[in-house]
Amino acid sequence: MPIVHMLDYVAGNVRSLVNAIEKVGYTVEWISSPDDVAKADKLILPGVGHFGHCMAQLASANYLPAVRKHLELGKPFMGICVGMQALFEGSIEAPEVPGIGYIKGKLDRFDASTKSVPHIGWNSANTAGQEVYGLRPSSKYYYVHSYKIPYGLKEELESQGWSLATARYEDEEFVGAVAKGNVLATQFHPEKSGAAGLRVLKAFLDGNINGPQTGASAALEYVQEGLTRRVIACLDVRTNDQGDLVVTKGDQYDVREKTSGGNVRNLGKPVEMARKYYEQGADEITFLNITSFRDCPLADLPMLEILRKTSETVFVPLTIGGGIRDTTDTDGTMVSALEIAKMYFKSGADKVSIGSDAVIAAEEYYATSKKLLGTTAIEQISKAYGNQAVVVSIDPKRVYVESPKHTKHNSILTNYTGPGPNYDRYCWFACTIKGGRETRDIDVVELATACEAMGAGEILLNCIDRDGTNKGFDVELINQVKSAISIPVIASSGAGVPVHFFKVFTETKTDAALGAGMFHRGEYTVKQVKDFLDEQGLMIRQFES
Ligand code: 1PR
Repeated sequence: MPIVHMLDYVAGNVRSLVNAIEKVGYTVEWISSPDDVAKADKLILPGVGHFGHCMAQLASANYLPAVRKHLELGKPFMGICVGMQALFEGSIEAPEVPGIGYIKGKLDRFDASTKSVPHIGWNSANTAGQEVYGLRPSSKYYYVHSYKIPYGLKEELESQGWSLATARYEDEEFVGAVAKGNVLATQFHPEKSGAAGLRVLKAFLDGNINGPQTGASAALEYVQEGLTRRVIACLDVRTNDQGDLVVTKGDQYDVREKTSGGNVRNLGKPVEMARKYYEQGADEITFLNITSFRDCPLADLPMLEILRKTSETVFVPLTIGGGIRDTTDTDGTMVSALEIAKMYFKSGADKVSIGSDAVIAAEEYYATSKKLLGTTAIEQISKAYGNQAVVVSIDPKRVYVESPKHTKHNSILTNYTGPGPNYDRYCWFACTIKGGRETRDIDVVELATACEAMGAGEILLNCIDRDGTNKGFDVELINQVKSAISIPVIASSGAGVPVHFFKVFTETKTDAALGAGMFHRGEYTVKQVKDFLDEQGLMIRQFES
């Protein structure tokens, strides 16, 4: 297989990129010193996390002169995400740190006062009819970033011979990809953008600057600008009584059958089911290791294997949750949450999801008058891998009260769902740990705001009252959390029919919605949900094969 060289200067999820490169017929050789750069023909610079951190890593290993030389020689070069940003002169994310400076201009930040930031999800890369490295205006690509190349640079860049692909995120336009000659740089992740992304990757590796022909100008009329509604398939994974790792699903978190000896429900094999949902058009796949609070996470190596195998065939973002916390291994060695996260990222995860540990960290945050000590798992992982890599999974349940005066917590009037069992008309949402087994004296608003302050990039908002009920999402819960934070929220728990997804997207400002049981039991496919949303006029990503 022909070779492409890759510069791994930060330990993000490069496994998926390697898998994607192999999928399109190339093999990766790692650059391990600046001298190796000179030997490279095709060079890829991936990137995750903080602009300043990435540039500092490149500079301290003395890669910058070699990369500049490669670019000056006109050799094929591809920058991805922060690897694209690095080509510019700088970023407001780290104003004191210079970029490579190959392209004029500096990055600024999305305005979080009008929308969720980071910008996470599937959006366009519209080349305005030009054929550029297989980019198709009507395709959607997976983005995850807070900083962007301003649209205002468009004219200047075009006058310098760059071809641009642009996108819109609500009230802001930005540059999604730039290309000139042998250089292609994408803000989106081609390795996470399904077949559309693989096509771009292959075009770059094949040196196919103006192709393959995608009918770009014809596709223009089908362009719908903006982020699509994200539909996520979630797989709760645990070992069953026979010792097999299975996908299971609870009713209000109880995963045992009500009959037949109370066995753990076995709904299938994790890797196979993830692939099935990918092929049905799932925009992301989430794995939750639901019994990790019992086991030592390092003994849970099968989850790593699940990620490795899944990332070979599934080219959309993968999230892994369960057991991300500082822990002591069986031999007494201390292993930090950051090290556990690192193992997951190396195995193919794009995001880690933190549950119980986030609750404990938030309690400490309030106990120390909102001091950020930099020691929590959320802070450490987001610092190393970027906020977008840290999801906080919340497992709340309703606590009804007669009036807001009867609780110190952030309560809501339950107009939509009606009063509780004792006709109480108000409720607050109590956070739990250990898979709902322990309720804590902290509410969802407190937890979500604390986690946002600590650096979480997204909230996975479950709901124990709705889980497995097929009654639809808890709109009141989602609205309460959404109005308190500016990071994206994934609505979870209760989906039973496609119309539930339509409702949650129209009755709340949720950024994504997740389903589990209805997909696992085969009642509906992800495609059916997305087709329904499409018929109702909501923008979705059409699956490309
Ligand atoms: O606390 O960091 O070790 O993480 C444990 C993770 O495992 C948490 O994210 C927690 O939500 C999850 N978890 C723990 N126990 C259970 C359980 O079910 N017994 N599952 C559990 C949570 C919720 C969703 C579910 C949706 C949609 N499951 O993942 O998929 O509710 O279901 P539905 O569409 O069928 O209603 P830590």
